[in-house]
Amino acid sequence: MKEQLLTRRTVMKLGAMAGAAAVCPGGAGIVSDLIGMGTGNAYAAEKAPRTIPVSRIPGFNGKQPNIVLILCDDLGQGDPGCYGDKTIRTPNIDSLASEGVRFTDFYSSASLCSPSRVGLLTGRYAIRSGIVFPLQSGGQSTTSKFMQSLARRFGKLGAIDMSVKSMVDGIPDEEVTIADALKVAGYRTGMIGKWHLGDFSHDPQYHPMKHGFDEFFGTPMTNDELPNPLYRNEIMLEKDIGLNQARLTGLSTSEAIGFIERNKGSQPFFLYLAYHAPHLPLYASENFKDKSGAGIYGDVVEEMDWGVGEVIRYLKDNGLEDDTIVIFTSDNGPWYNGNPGEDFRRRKGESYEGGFRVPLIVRWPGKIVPGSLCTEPAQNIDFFPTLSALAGVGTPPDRIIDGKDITGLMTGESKKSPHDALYFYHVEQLEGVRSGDWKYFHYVNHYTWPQPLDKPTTTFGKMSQDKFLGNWPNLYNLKTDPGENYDLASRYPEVCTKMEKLMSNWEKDIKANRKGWIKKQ
Ligand SMILES: [Ca+2]
Repeated sequence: MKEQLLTRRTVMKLGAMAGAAAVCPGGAGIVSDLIGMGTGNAYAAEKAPRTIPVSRIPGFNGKQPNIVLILCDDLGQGDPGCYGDKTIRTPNIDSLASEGVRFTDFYSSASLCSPSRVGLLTGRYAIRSGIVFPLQSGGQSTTSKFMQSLARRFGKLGAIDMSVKSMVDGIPDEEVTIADALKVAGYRTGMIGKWHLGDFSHDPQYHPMKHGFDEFFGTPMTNDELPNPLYRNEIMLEKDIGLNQARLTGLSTSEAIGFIERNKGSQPFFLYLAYHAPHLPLYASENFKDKSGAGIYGDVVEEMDWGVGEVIRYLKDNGLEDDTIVIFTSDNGPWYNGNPGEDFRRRKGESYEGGFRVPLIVRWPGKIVPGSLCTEPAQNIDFFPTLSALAGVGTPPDRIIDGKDITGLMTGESKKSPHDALYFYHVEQLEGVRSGDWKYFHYVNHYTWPQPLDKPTTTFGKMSQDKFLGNWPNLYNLKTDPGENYDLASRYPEVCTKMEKLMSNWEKDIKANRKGWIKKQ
């Protein structure tokens, strides 16, 4: 095997596949059934141009702000200094917080990359679009597809955690992104960095420029999914970034500034800057390598902090800062390195706070009180309705938008979250709900991949649940116990009943209308 393919994800995949192969009972029936799984592509056929069911709000006379949305990959809420980390130096992110608002109880809408990103861009939980698991590259070999399919079969027994996959290969055309909506509002739109909503090098319909972005620079896949090509707009610049990744943060930063340079002017702009960092594998450039007190992970975060500072400096130097809302967040909790924040339980891939809680800092001079704090719960599905409202466009009337406008929480005009309930999915399974200070779980997948032996939906899980492992449901009070250490379910049965009702009603609605279409009256 070539050195460049030995990323952590590759090793994990191989381990899972080897495990599956070792216990494979064989049989021509299964083999013929498995070959070809996932090779079909429902979106490959020619289609009519997309229509965007969004319109400007009549009478809107607000000043449309420029929008810079900075998304990190796997950055823990606790990593920036303003969230409490004492080891990694993040002066630029900290300045954003001292000049804007910092949210303590902000959540991604999934604990994994692709589902969190589709939630962020569409304002809808990932279950609606069907992107429920990190999307794989479209160029897998037949052998690889066969082994993955086999592994999923064994996953259903509880032997390995590959029982599920995304229901689609990329973002469906029917979904409306923030960029689509902002274009209707007259914005110039650009995306830089990691897309991860479909491998457009194999399926061009998943390209960001087919989903509302005027410009693109970056890669279709995550940085450990190789080969991962580098694109400018729809032109492939490199077939594979490989492990030559120490340049990525610098490249994304200079491209971000280039986008603003090209597009500042009469039209407002929307920049979605999705850094590849600090997702594994970790590479920092020479200026940052071995400089932090937190190993290579700290080096990478400090370089990204520098990038954030460069973008802000450009806005300030060009008189754009008062007209620009800057949003800084992450797509899910930290993975093997990183600080989940406070004493939050667990990490990426799980529904405990450590998997979902992410930083959110919003800076908008003159609109947001410098150094303010918001402790109300919100989730990244809220960006779509919030930014649409600020830009003067309505949300699509033909579908349910799960997010809410949180402008009031950002400015301090509202003291209460617009959400009665926030939901926590593991892949396609609803595991928990937060309402007020309470968080309630049916079950939590302990992501000790690839051996989720306690998963209640598997054969092994059913056998072991009551006897050895599980003790569900669980109820936590996040105000007194943010670490989710002490189960209060038996003490507060009436709260459990209320939370159970929230979950069962939600699941009933999803079952009846997963995609959330609203029929015309
Ligand atoms: Ca991620």
